[in-house]
Amino acid sequence: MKIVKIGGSLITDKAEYKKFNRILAEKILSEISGEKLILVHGGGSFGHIASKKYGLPGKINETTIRGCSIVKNDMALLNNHIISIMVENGMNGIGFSPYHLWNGSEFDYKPVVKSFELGQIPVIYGDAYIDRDEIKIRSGDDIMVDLARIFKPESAIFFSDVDGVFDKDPKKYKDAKLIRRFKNESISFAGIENDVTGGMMKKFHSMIECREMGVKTYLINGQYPERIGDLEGEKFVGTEFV
Ligand code: ATP
Ligand code: IP8
Repeated sequence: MKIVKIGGSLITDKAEYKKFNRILAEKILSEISGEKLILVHGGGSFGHIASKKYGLPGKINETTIRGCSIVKNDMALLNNHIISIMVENGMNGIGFSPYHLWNGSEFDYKPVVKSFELGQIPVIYGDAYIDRDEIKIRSGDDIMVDLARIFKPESAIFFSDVDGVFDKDPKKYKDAKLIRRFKNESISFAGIENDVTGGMMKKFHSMIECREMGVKTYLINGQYPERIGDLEGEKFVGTEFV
């Protein structure tokens, strides 16, 4: 089985609050339908903009409590858009929020395991959750690391809106070079606007963690989801963690 994260930068317009990119979501989901997998998706403009506005993550107060409700509602809506496409196309997607998986000391993935064993496709998403006196945000990238540990999948695929990991941000530097196979090159990560969970740098560390658990890990441009079909090929475009 594979675990696949669909980045919020693909399925939403990160600059515009709650703008869903249905066409690309449909394209990605149709490419991976038929696979045995667990899906994860990020927040994009359904998660990061309101989190920033309401001070999440942060200590519990009137503002963060309000923010928690708004973010959780917005993320449920984004998840619902994804699940609706899946169900309409014969895929048995089932949504899970880390808010409900948190048991006060850890994330309990038993309901996800059960759903997967029944042949459904669990779709877990980055979301706000309450831990003692704080509202925290569990990123989809952290969830991928949890799933790598629990399910020991054959591969972990991260879809984002760039061709892979570059030596510097390709959106800011035209001469940025794509790293085809990552070992331990030096990389620079520009600060990302509208992202409360650490952007590409965070994802990069999560990908290294997945690889360290023995899972083949790739970053692919989800605008060309068919690249998932050529992971081992000579002409593969993306970054492979070795
Ligand atoms: P979300 O966190 O909402 O799920 P995502 O997982 O798709 O979104 P981002 O956190 O938005 O991904 O990170 C992708 C962005 O990281 C790219 O659009 C790119 O501009 C930026 N970036 C910064 N530094 C680098 C780098 N060295 N290599 C590749 N991309 C980089
Ligand atoms: O986009 C964060 O998940 P990510 C989700 O995978 C929220 O980092 C609510 C900001």
